[in-house]
Amino acid sequence: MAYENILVTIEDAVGLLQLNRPKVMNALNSQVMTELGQAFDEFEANDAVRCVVLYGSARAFSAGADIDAMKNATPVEMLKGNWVAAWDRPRKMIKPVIAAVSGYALGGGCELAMACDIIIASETAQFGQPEINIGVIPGAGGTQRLPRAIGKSRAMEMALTGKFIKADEALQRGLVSRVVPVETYLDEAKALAREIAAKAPVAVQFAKECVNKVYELPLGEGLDYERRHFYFLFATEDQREGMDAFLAKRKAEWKGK
Ligand code: CO8
Repeated sequence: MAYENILVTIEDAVGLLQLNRPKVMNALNSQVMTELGQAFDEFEANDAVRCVVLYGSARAFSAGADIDAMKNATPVEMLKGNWVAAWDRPRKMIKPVIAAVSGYALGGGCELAMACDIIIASETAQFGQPEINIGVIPGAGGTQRLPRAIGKSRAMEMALTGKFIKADEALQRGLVSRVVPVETYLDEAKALAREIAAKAPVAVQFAKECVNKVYELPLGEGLDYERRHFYFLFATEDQREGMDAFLAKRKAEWKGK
């Protein structure tokens, strides 16, 4: 399908989604979120795609929900439009989604990055939930995902003051997995995606699901959930192939089943 607000390509086994509203710092309106949802659906259905990278520009991953588009919305319109559901799409994807963040990741932009499985940041990245400065609060996961990522006290400070944190602090607090130069952040994210794309697909899917369960389940149930998935993998051809290949000192050839 034709997209107007995002750029969609596939390189090797990696699906690339670029937010493309440079004049408004990749602000997210309903069209962008609809297009993103459709692109995620296409990648999910395409066997040639094994991992996805979501990114913006060097200046801004995204400055958040489009304030101009949102300012006159009524609660009922927002309820009916159910835009917020779109922010949860990266988590619900079977395939891993990496956010490559440079520049601003604010409000809904920060929330979108946090909904992804891994965040790679450029040295210029800044994260913030500045909704408090425009009379509202984070509405697409910020009050829930940010404390889980960086701890309650710092997240509370960010939500109550709207101040941003820079890439080095984001790394130190575990919000991102890596900080790299702005010149290479996208290449690093793509290389990581290719590395993941080369693993056994069913195991990748289960690993993502199990790690994400840490936010939803008590430890005992999480351990049971993990164990069941581990056992199930012994019904796949890729488990046998992976172990045979290791013992024969050869490269495994995954079938995805
Ligand atoms: N929405 C709409 N337009 C924006 C946004 C935005 N979020 N951010 C920037 N822009 C526009 C500016 O209006 C400006 O447009 P113009 O050139 O026409 O004046 C252009 O982008 C460039 O911005 P600035 O001139 O402000 O650039 P600066 O470098 O001075 O500042 C900042 C960059 C710091 C990013 C600044 O633009 C800023 O603070 N932006 C707003 C950040 C913000 O408050 N984000 C939170 C929005 S609310 C939200 O995300 C809630 C999510 C809940 C989702 C639920 C949906 C239903």
